[in-house]
Amino acid sequence: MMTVKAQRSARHFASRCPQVQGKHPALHLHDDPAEILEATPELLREYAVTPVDRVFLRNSHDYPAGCATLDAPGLRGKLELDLGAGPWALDLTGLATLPRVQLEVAMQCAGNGRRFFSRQDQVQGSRWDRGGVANVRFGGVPLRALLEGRARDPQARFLTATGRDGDAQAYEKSVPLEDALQRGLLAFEMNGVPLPAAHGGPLRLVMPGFFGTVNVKWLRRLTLTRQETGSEAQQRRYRMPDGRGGLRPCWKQPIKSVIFAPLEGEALRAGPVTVSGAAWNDGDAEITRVDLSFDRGAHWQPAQLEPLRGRYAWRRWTCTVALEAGRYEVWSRASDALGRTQPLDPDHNWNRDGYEFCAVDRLPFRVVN
Ligand SMILES: Nc1nc2c(c(=O)[nH]1)N[C@H]1C(S)=C(S)[C@@H](COP(=O)(O)O)O[C@H]1N2
Ligand SMILES: [Mo]
Repeated sequence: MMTVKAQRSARHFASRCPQVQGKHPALHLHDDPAEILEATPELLREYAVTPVDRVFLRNSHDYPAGCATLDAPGLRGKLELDLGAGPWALDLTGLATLPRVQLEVAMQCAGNGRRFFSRQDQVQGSRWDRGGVANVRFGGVPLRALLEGRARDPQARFLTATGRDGDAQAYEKSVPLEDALQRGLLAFEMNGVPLPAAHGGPLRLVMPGFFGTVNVKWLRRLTLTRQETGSEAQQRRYRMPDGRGGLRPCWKQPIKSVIFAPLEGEALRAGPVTVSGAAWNDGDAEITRVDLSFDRGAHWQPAQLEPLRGRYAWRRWTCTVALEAGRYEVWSRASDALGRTQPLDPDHNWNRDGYEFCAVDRLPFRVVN
């Protein structure tokens, strides 16, 4: 007899059709009802800007009709808008006439690194490793340019974005209006090409420095609200303990670094060994250093940072050290200009849903003669 889980996954695998064509075959498909593809360190480390076929994919529901493709639908259709002063509809072709910007953004799933929390049996959700992140160039219209000068509810505190997907209820997320006006983007390009349907085309919200979850794909409606939406994606998921006995939404990304080379468990030749990776945060301060330790935190040495690519982009780093044969564990720790750094304790942010893992990355490898 099939277990409930096996029945569920058999049904889902049968219904997981069509899958996106054209994604890199080395992406890891998570066992989930919706399509979830994770990149690997090998796929991510080769490029400063992650090519579209290597960008992770994360859906909570089936794709909206016709969206399971990397083809781009192009800027057409309507966006419903309600700023609290009467609804209106924006013809998307009109967006092309507004001033546009390009922003490089380290976009990360809030579950990225979930597998590094202890007590995994008590942690729910896909066991993301290091590959739920990509450094993408989004192009589009700043929200400020769209909303400026328009009548709106002076008491509105949130921007609520609604997607086209969902079962009983659409995928819907709220972010603080102030942040949305400061950095939000209505994106219709990705890495210089029209936004692929699977990544939310024709239009998605992009909130640089915020977790992926608020970057609502297949945008149908934008509303200014006085409260956060009551949607499942806002209230029941993507929340974590606020340290005061309550829960808060997963919004801004804490500072984090990951090691992309060597690979976990890899055997390298003795001599000069190069460790490399990337670091990012919420974009509120520059990443100023990444330090590495080969002796479990007793000593740290600085990695070399690649030139800054933009405040919301990841910052790649590299460090070459001479190592003799032996077993090692390398740790990486990023710091920024606000003095923020990564906690040593992997369970610093422990929560049942395994969100916001941001502790020092630890990677075991071997050196052989
Ligand atoms: N409409 C819609 N938008 C969504 C989601 C979704 O399920 N539906 N998932 C969110 C989550 S959790 C993440 S991490 C990012 C992933 O974006 P990507 O699939 O383009 O990589 O999209 C976000 N936007
Ligand atoms: Mo996510």
